[in-house]
Amino acid sequence: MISKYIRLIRPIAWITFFLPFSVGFGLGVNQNSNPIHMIFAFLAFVFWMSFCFILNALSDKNVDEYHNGRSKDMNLIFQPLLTGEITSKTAINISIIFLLLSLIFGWLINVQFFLLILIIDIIGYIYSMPPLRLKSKPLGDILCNAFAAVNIFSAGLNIGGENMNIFLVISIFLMATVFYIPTVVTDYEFDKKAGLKTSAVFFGPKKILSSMYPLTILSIIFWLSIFMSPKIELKVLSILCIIYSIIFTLASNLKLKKDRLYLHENWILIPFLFISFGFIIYGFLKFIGM
Ligand code: GPP
Ligand code: MG
Repeated sequence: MISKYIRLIRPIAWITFFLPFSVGFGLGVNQNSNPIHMIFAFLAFVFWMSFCFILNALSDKNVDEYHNGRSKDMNLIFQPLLTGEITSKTAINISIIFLLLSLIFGWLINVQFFLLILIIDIIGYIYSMPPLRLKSKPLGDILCNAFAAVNIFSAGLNIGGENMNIFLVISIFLMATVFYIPTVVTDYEFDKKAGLKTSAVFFGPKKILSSMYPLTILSIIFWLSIFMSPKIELKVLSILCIIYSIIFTLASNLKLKKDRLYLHENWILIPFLFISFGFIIYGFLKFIGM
């Protein structure tokens, strides 16, 4: 059995946010980037994600007991607050330490990076925790994830001193909504049993999945505007995003059978991991001047 602390912070699930962070990193880094800041940025990312997932485990204790092991980084009935291996008090204490560490490492980079980490710490909090608990509000769940993706992308860019480009930000926002939707549909049955009003429960699996079509078309329009950029890295990124989102949207809609979405988690985890490593390596190559 995987260590209780790993099951608490769920590093495999971080891959979804590691992608926008890595893309920002790869695009932003240059030969003048500070290597210490790069390390601090990765640490800020790790502490931010750990903080978010601990809050999520705390607030989802009564939801995770309905999980059946499908379409996730782990079967949530083994999350350590549910099994009793870790107490809520310990989890709260660890989460406070991780929150502070994410902010400290953000601060050590620059004010902008600090503010971006502060915003995504707040998004992580209001996503899971009451009174807002946006993960159980229709559209609140999708918007939180899309805003968090954009902010962590901007944080990645910021390591190299690059500023946000509004077209890129909108493209990433749309892409994040498209990729988040099937993940909330795979949770449909157990979220419904637990009484959550997620977007999938509120609109119904079929309707919310079909909203991926117009969103994908809109996102393709924005990615095509990015493709017009003279930078080869942006051309590659836009082609990757266009092809992947078309395949993903079609596959997600085809795999819905009677309100149950049979979409394996590797449809997201494996491509996201490969693209992330591609951009991290690209960033390092730029940093060492190749
Ligand atoms: C788990 O949400 C997702 C997170 C804790 C990350 C959210 C972070 C943001 C900054 C938005 P979930 O409870 O909906 O999914 P799962 O059922 O996998 O726990
Ligand atoms: Mg959860």
